[in-house]
Amino acid sequence: MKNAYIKKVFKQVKETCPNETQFLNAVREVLESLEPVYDANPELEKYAYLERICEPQRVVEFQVAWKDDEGNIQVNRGYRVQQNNAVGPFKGGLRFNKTVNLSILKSLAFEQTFKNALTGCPMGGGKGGSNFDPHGKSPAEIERFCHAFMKQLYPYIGSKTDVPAGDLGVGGTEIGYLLDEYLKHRKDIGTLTGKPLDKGGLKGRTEATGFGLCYFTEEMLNDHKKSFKGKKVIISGSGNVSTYACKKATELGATVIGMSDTHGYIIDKKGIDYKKIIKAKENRASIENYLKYSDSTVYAENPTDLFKTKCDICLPCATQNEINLDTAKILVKNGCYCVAEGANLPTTLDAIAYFQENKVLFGPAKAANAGGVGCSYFEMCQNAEGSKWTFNKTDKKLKEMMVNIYHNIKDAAIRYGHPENFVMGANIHGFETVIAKMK
Ligand code: NDP
Ligand code: 2IT
Repeated sequence: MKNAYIKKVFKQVKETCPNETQFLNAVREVLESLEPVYDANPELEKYAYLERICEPQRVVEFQVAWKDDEGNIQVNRGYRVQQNNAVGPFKGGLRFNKTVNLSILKSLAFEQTFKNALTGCPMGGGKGGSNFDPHGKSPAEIERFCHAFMKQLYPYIGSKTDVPAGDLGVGGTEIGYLLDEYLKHRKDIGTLTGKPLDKGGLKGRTEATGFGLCYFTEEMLNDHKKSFKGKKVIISGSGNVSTYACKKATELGATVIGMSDTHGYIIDKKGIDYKKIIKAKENRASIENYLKYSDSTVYAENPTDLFKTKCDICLPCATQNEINLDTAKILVKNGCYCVAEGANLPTTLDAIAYFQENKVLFGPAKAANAGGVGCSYFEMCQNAEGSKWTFNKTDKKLKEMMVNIYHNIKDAAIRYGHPENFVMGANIHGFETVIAKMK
């Protein structure tokens, strides 16, 4: 960091939350990208945009008490971080995962503010969730937890103020339970997105993040005279984003040779079938189950070893910090020339720098996975209109959105003298969109 104002802002953020490592990393990446903007436009300083964007507008923290199947009362912590609503209502997913804490959610809400701006739709940034771990919980326990969680959260959200959706550990089923509880208190179906189809959901939202990731990546590849066709792809995770990334990458002509979960990873040189992934992963079972459906697949423990597999394209779609510098070096050594992030913050800052130094095409999460929240906006429109969109309408608009995002971030990077740095381009274009509204 060289720009005096940017340095001052970062110092202030560090002093305010010294122990929030994940949040500080997310802030650092964005602030570094914005140095050329502030070097060229020092008059922006007086508006204190960065000070305002870095401090969440509101954070709600609450107790979630629920009963397990033995009748014991369990207690978890719930959160909603309302980062910035300059562009529209706070918007972002709910994450149920044992790693959830305030720092992670603040980093994700901060990222979401820029991501949502990149979609071109009127949405601000937010994120929430709980340290509740769905692994090993019965469906009835998950349902009771969702009801208990929403009983605490409902006063703070609404279709015009803050619109949560799913994320790690929260899919359509959980959103359905959360909606059931919400509707007991407020009759406002547009308050949640990612809903099941029979509860006001949008056809195509389930597929949106994974499909959007592939549309973005294909555009980035095409722009460099490459494509998915005939390429070997590895995808980490085997949940919502990974499964539909597998489907679309395959449709675009690639062979998905490796996928993973928290237990381990599978390799199949003939190509992984997303339908078998869905079957194997029912009730969050181990991906090892995939072997039941395929003779050509091998399974191994230690999910991070997936990244040691030789591939052309890597799509990290599981969780944060999956790819560190050592992993990045292995991917590059093995000839991987394109990495696009389906998960949020899956690549550490030094690994991103390494990819860029080695001319790997790198699609940052806030651009590459924005199709999920983009289609959440379409779901909000559908609910507001009282209409039913077709799958094809959503898919067509999703594709257009992802192609536009790629070109907007590419152009922003060129404007500030860093062509091909799509991290910088995404941060700059997102920032420009947010401050245009803050002004
Ligand atoms: P899911 O819960 O549906 O799937 C997550 C998958 O990642 C599961 O297969 C899980 O394994 C695996 N996983 C989690 N942690 C690890 C780990 N440490 N190592 C290996 N595998 C792991 O979540 P989503 O697919 O919805 O979300 C995945 C990522 O995409 C998250 O970063 C999320 O923030 C991001 N994202 C999601 C969007 C959405 O619309 N859902 C939109 C944009 C981004 P297991 O099954 O064993 O738990
Ligand atoms: O990280 C994300 O963009 C999401 N989890 C989706 C958020 C949303 O509101 O659809």
